[in-house]
Amino acid sequence: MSDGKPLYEIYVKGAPKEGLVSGEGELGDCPFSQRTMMTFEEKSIPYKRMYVDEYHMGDIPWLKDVTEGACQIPFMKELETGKWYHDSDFMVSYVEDKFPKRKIGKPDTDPQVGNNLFPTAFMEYLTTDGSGEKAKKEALLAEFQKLEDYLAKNKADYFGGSDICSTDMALSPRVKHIFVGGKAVKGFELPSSYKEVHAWLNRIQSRPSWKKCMPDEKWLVDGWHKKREMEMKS
Ligand SMILES: N[C@@H](CCC(=O)N[C@@H](CS)C(=O)NCC(=O)O)C(=O)O
Repeated sequence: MSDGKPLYEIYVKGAPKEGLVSGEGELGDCPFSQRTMMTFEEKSIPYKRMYVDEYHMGDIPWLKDVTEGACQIPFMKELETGKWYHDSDFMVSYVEDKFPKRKIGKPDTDPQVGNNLFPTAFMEYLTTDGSGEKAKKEALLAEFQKLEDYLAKNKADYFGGSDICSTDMALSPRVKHIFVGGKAVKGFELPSSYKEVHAWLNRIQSRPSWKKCMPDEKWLVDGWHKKREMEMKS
């Protein structure tokens, strides 16, 4: 493919070692970044990771141009053509077409499972206190029940079947965020009776692609405390 030389630079949320963007640093708490990098790992596409300081993205003057105004992480540069791409759904589809040898499917064709789980159901639960909280927790559990039922009915290790697919890679970092952020902020734990969901996440967490792309949980805890604070103020 490229003798291991990077074909892409993927710009992900992180703590850059120096400045606002750097090739060295620590991974931050972005499930969309994690999902994009996992896709490249699973498809064995060589890439270089670039860490972007999300909290000061407004100070990066070229960001608007390369993301068509979206100003969101992740985004990537194709080194052969110098073209920029953004949005994890788009990037996953793009490389699935360009590197078809190891198929993982596309977000628009894979099973559409768990769409309401994150951020919708989780954010609503996270930001509701008092009398409304119980109902929001039940709504979140109902979304998890859909995943449980799907996995049980399909009797397969992954959403797409016997191997990891793009739905698994989109959903697993989000579920991890709910587990870690929900516990830290609300003391939430998904009951062990959701055994298919727990087994599925454990299976994914044991893969090398997950281990290479999962940030330290302390960033998830910190990030969800911050997000709740921001939401409660607005
Ligand atoms: N639809 C986008 C969502 C990406 C996204 O929400 N990224 C967050 C970081 S986890 C971000 O850049 N937030 C900054 C902002 O929206 O201003 C994708 O799938 O790539």
